[in-house]
Amino acid sequence: MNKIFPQGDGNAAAAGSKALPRRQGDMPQSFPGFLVAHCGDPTSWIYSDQKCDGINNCGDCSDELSPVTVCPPCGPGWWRCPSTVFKYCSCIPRSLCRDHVQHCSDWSDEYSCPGP
Ligand SMILES: [Ca+2]
Ligand SMILES: [Ca+2]
Repeated sequence: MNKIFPQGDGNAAAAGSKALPRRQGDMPQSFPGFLVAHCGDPTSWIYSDQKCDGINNCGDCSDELSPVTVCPPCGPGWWRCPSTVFKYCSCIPRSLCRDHVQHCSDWSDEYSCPGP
């Protein structure tokens, strides 16, 4: 039986994503196509499980916003805002609400969000 996933489960990809969230250029040809996704910038790519996880992995939020991906609205635990934090895109973790630090360009995380 052929082994499609030599690393086992997705742990290897998750560990790698922490070290280098955004890849440039050489998408590994050994990866099955469904494991990786291109960013809006075609020279950048991410692991598929980095789509719609709330984190700006592509650098231009194309992994969180259209047209590359269509993500569901912010889930529970997230606050929707036009975020100014590079790490996030259209949603921030509610743990960042009411922390006296502006994370939304409209300050809604500090004034509208009810808190974590
Ligand atoms: Ca992401
Ligand atoms: Ca905040």
